[in-house]
Amino acid sequence: MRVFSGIQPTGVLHLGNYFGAVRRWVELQEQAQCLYCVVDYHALTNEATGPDELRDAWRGLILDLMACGIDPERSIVFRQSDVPEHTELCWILGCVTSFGDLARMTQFKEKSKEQVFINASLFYYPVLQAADILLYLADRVPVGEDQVQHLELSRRIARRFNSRFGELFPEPEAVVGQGARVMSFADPSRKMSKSAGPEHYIGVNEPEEDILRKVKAGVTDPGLTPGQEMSPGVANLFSILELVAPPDIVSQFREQHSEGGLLYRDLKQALFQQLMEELAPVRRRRAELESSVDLDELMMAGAHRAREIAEPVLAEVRTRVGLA
Ligand code: AQP
Repeated sequence: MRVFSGIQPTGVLHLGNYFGAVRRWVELQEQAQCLYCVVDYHALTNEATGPDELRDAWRGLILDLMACGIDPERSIVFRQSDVPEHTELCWILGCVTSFGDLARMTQFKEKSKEQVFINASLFYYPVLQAADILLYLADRVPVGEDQVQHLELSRRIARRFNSRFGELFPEPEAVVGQGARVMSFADPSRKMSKSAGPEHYIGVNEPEEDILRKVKAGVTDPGLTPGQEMSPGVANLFSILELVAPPDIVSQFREQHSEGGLLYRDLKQALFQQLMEELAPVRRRRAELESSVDLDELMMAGAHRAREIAEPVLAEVRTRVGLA
């Protein structure tokens, strides 16, 4: 089993990234060869990410990943732009990708509503993502639910390449588990994300008082009706509580909810406490790592290991399609 996953250096690591992807990445290190990539070319599609931010963001993100438990000795951790095979394969895979498929991608439709200038790379994003994965013949891709549609497209691209040029790429499967869709506390109808603004995400390393404020401000409902269906905001609080709290605490709050006696301020306080317990070791390690890691050297070594896999795969692709 080979695992690949990527994350954009577009700002802070938030609870959606942490529960939807990174916590699973850490577990998978025990079971498979893992490649974890900071996808800086993808980040360029976001016009809010300027050159200085991009230069700083990848450094912070690598430290965040290591603080969460990603071990660059065990896993291959690298930057997408350090491995030119990604963009070369992207072009070739674009030739077996349907325009209609790309036009149907929900993320493109949503993000193009948010940007004034809709760049072509935003449209092409899922082809580069397919190249990221297929270049390593990866068969498992741990992602949040928002990426499942892109993964389906990667599978279709692999199938189309294989049927035209002969079997080469495995069809990569999404690994989606608990925590795959963390919603914004301020607007539980949308996923937790950075682009909606700071009230819509909680950073793993944010000051404690800001986390408390954002949890307390989480949208709930008038409550207090026995047996009432959970509103999206309350369901979101429960689904995060389930990720961090012992089962007896969760069931105690669930019972109170179904009896109509749950005070949301108690639920939020418990969630905050359990969350801080979960994040405490990550936050402590993050502070320690700040001064002790040579990130340039680490990235060079990671790219070297990634290219050992990528180069022969791309050479085979070039032969299959007739470029070599
Ligand atoms: N809210 C979320 N719930 C669960 N998983 C999530 N992921 C992102 N948001 C959630 C997962 O995190 C991994 C890295 O994703 P990314 O690099 O695409 O991060 P992102 O989508 O840029 O994060 P944002 O904040 O959502 O950025 P914007 O606002 O630019 O769209 C992926 O596996 C993703 O599924």
